[in-house]
Amino acid sequence: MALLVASSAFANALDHLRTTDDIGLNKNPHLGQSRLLVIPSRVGRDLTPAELQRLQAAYDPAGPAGSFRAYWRTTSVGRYDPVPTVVQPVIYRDRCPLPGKTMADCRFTLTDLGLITQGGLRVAFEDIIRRVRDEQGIDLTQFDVNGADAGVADGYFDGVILDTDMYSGIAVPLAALVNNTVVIGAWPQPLDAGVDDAGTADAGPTLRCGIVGLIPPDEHEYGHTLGFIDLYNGPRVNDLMADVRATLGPFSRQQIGWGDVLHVDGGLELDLKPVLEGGPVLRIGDGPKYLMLENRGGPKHATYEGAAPGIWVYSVDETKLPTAPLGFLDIVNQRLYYPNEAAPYLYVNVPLNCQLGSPTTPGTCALTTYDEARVLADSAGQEVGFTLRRSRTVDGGTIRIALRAGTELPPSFTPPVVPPPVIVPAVPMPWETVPSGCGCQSAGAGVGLVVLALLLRRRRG
Ligand SMILES: [Ca+2]
Ligand SMILES: [Zn+2]
Repeated sequence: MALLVASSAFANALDHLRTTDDIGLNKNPHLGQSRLLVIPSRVGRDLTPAELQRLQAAYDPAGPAGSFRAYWRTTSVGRYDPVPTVVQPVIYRDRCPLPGKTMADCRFTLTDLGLITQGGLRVAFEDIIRRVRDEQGIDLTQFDVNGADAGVADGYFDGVILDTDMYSGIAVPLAALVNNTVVIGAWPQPLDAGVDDAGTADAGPTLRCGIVGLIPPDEHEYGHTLGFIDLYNGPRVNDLMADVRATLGPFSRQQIGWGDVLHVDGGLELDLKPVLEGGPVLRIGDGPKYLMLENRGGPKHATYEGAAPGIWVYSVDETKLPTAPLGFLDIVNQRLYYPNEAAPYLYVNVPLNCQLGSPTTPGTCALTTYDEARVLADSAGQEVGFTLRRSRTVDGGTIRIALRAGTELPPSFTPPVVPPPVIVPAVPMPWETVPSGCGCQSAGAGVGLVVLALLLRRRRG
C-alpha cells in the first residue's frame, strides 16, 4: 500500500522490543519514573459519573494493588514507575475532531486509509492535547521527564493515554503511520520568557507523541505503547499481551529488561523465587529457538494473575518477530500481525494448547504439584535434552527445582522418612514402686515409663 511506504524510514513500533533505538519516537520509555497524561474524552456527550470514577480510581497514583501505577511497578519488579495524571474530560459537543467525519460517524479504524494518509489522526490528537493545554491551563512539559536514558527528558511525551469513544482497545503508532503528533508544550508562557513570540499559546518548546494508547483495556494497550505485539489468536501464553489477567511472561520480561535471565546449559538444582518477587527466569538455548522457565507464584501472583501458580515452561522462536517497519500490520490481509497464530510460534506455553488453570485449579501448563516432573520439549514437540522436576512450595512461593541434561528425569524429591512417634500408654503401673537401690528412687514411676517406652520402641523395630 502506497501510504505505508512513506513510513518505511521509521523503525518498527510494535516489534516486542526487538529494536529499542526508537524509544521516544515509537515506544514509551520503560525504565525509571515517567509522567503520563491520561485524557478522558467523548463525542456528543459527557462521561458518565461511573466512567469518570473508574478512570480516576484506576489511575490514582496512590491507588492500591491492581491500580495502573501499582501494576507496572509490580510487573517491572520496581524498574519502571509511571505516574499518571487524569486531566479534566475533553468533550466534543458539536463537532468531530477527525477530519472528514461528522458527529454521526465520529470514529475511525485502522482501515481508514484516507484519514491516516492525510494526517487525520494527527489533526485529531493534536486538537485534543491542545485543548487540555489551553482550556485547563496545563503545562504539558511536565509530562516529559523521561526518555531512552532513564530520567532524561527527550522532547516526547512519556506516555499519552486516551479514553475515547472514537476508538477503544488499540494503541496507535502515530509516527509509524505518518501521524506524528506535535504540540507546543508550555502554557501559559511567561510574558518575559526572552523569546520573540513569548506570551502566546503557540510558543515555546514542542512536545511530540509518536504512539498513543486508546483504552480500555488499560494495561494491555499500554503494553503496546511500550513496544509489545499481540500474542493472542493462537495457543495460549501466560502474558499480558495475550489478553489474559496476567503480568508479562518471561520472553516479554527478557525483551524489556525487567528481571534477570539466567542462561542454563547444564544440570542444576536451585531454589527458584517467583519472578514477581525478584526471582530469575531460566533460559535453555541460545536462540533463535529456546525454552524459558519461571516460577509464577507467591502473593503478587495471587493479586495480579488469574493462572495457576507453579513452574511454567515456554517455547520461543524469535524468527517470528516482526522485522519490517510496519511489521505489526499484516498488510496482505489488512489486519494486525499475530505472531502466535501459526507455527512456528513466537512465544507460547508448552505443552502446546495447554490450559492455564486458575488459582484453585491446576490447569495443564504449569508443574503445580509436589514432585511433578517433565521431559522438556518445544512447541513443535521436539525434546530439548533437559528434564525438570519441582519440589514443594515453601516460603511464600519459592520452589526448589532440579534440571537435568539428557532424557532421564531428576530423582524424586521424596522427603526423608520420618519415624512414627512413640506412643506411651498412660496406664497406671501394675506394681508398687520400690526402691531399686540404685539411688534413683526419687524418680518413682517415671523411670518405669521410660523403660517401658524403650522396650516398646525396640519391639517395634
Ligand atoms: Ca519523554
Ligand atoms: Zn492488543
